[in-house]
Amino acid sequence: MALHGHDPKIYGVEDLVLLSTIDLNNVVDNLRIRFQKGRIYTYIGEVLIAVNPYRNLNIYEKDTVDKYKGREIYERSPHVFAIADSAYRSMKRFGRDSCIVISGESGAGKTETSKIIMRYLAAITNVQQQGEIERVKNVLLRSNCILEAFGCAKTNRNDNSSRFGKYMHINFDYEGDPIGGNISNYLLEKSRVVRQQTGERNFHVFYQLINGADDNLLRGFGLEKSAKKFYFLNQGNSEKVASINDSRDFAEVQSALRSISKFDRNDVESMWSVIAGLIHLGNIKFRDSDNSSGAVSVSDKVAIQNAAKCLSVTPDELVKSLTSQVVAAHGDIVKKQHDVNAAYYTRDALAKALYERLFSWVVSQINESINVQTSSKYSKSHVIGVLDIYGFEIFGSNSFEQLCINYCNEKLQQLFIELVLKQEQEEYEREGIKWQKIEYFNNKVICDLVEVPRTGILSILDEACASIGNVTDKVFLGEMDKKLKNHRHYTSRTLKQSDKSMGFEEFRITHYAGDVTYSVLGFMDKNKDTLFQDLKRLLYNSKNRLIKSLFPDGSKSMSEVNRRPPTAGYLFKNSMSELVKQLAQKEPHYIRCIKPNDEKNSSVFDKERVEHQVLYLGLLENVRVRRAGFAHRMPYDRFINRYKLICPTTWPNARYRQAPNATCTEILRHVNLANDCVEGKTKIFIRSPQTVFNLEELREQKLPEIVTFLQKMVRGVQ
Ligand code: AD9
Ligand code: MG
Repeated sequence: MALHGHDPKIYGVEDLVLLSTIDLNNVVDNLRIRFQKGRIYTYIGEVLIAVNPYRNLNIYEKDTVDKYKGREIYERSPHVFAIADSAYRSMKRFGRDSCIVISGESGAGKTETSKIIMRYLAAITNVQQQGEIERVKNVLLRSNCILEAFGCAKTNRNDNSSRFGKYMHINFDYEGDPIGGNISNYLLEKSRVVRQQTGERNFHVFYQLINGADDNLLRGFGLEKSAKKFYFLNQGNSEKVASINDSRDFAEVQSALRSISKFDRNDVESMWSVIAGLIHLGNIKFRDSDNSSGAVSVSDKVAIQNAAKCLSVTPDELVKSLTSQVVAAHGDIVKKQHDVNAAYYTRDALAKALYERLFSWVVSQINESINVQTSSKYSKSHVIGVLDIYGFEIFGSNSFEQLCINYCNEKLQQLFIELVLKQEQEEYEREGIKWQKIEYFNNKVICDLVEVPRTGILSILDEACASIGNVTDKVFLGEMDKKLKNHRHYTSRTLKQSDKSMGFEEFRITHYAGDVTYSVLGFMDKNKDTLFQDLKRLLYNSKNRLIKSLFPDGSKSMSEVNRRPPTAGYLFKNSMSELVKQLAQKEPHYIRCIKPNDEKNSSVFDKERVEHQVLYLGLLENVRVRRAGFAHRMPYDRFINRYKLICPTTWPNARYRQAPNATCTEILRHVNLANDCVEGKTKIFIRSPQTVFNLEELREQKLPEIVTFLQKMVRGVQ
């Protein structure tokens, strides 16, 4: 069959259900053939597979937008525009809220795909160029570089890796124009502010300031144009990244900040001042005091002074907050001096909290700017949600953040299984069609391992964090071993002594996407996520309006402070369940991104790497389920429009008053294919792909004759 004029022998099939044999080899081979021909998109029914091309393909320009606008999915070659259009049409025509869930591992292309979707939606809306809507579109599009500056970083997997989860929903008015939206952000990997692995960087924004700001601005902040000199920026030893132009990106971010109304000039200046302050914080060093007080002292006065200046606090206050802590003991308030380790810990805790709150502030400013200013005309609206979240990741060393990220991917996979299979099943039921169930791996068991009350990992962790006494990370590991020793997706060195690939402070989860070994060290600390009240108070007392506003809780006295705020794990679990609930209420559209190789190379298709992803994404099951009974289905009117020309009694027009299903069957009978098809209530279901091939072939053969016929008609009219 040559759908859209492309020979499948050369270009592979455009929908995997059309493969004659469905097995791993054929599926991956088809993706390879298409990838090598620059055709990175392939369907499984209405699920889009996107293989990262690692090069610019020129397939997102205006002519392509025009080609896909208002078209049904199967009318054009597979493309992300088709998915975006489908979500848009179903929202506009039927008033259905929809969402586009983009998944895939780190570096597979989720963020790029989400940007392409946003640009497409912007391109096809507001044809009347209404000013306020243009403004909303502008915020939606331009805020992206700001979010990436603050929330993305170079990792060993991806030069622009999202270190936060983003769910963006866009509101459309009844005419289908965007009138607002909202961005929800999930668990920023804030530990990156203070620590980076070899080959990685801190968040882009730091390097943008250092490399892009003019000398005046840098001098004002006490900075110089060398990221190498700053501990928070140089640990990964890769300050320069070939694919990134920090100074150009700085200019873009500055310009975007200027164009978004809620960032006034003072705020932006304060924001950069905080970034500079954070850079200086990293260079503060501590040593044991020479005198007998036992207190630590600061060994680098310049860094303290610069940091204090940028954060608008006094150097004395800053030193005091970093080297000591006021604690409540037996009803008394006493001052406790830190040792060197505790001082470094405090410095890092301050930096992480400050950055995290600044990031949330940036997101909230963007959110406040997105919505239209005049509300009455736009009261009724529908939503398209786009989810771009961190991909599944396995690093050399995996910690609490990776557990959260991978758990989030488990939840999304679970949703995919439920929605795609459920949808399919529902369609068969709705249409009154019998179908056969397909077995697939259900990863609910892994979601449960992490999230169930009492015996789930997050629960055990919370319990350890709430215990009094000397409960360490290793005690927590021991508790997990006790409670989870029989779980088939959990193991540890203690449980499996023979497995020397694990250390005694590690545990392993068999995720749907593979085994990940986590080190428990730091788990409890990251989960508790406490910030000493002294630090909050320090920043609440800052003379900088923005910094002060980031720490309203700093105004509380010791006795008012909540001793046990909710843990990071607890909050994350709740935000995931809220997200899944949101997504499940919408009509889902799925894009499954695949990474062709680990070298970011545009010409390498690493078969094994792709096989692994195809397997764990459940794509084979997806194709099988889709084809369980029927490879193809089409609403009657569309089927008739496409194939009526192959039957003399239906071309150019079918019999007057004949029901559409009868016309369909008439066409199929004429070409002897009716036996392979079943009539549903609104659609015709076609069992084998061969029938679709045949129909398409017959149509192609007939086309020249039709063209001649039409030409004659036109001449006749003339
Ligand atoms: V992570 O989970 O945030 O670490 P993503 O988001 O899946 O990851 P991303 O979209 O950032 O990956 O893509 C990685 C890189 O692949 C991009 O920086 C581009 O260089 C490249 N890429 C991805 N998709 C496309 C595309 N459609 N066209 C061209 C692409 N290049
Ligand atoms: Mg990303």
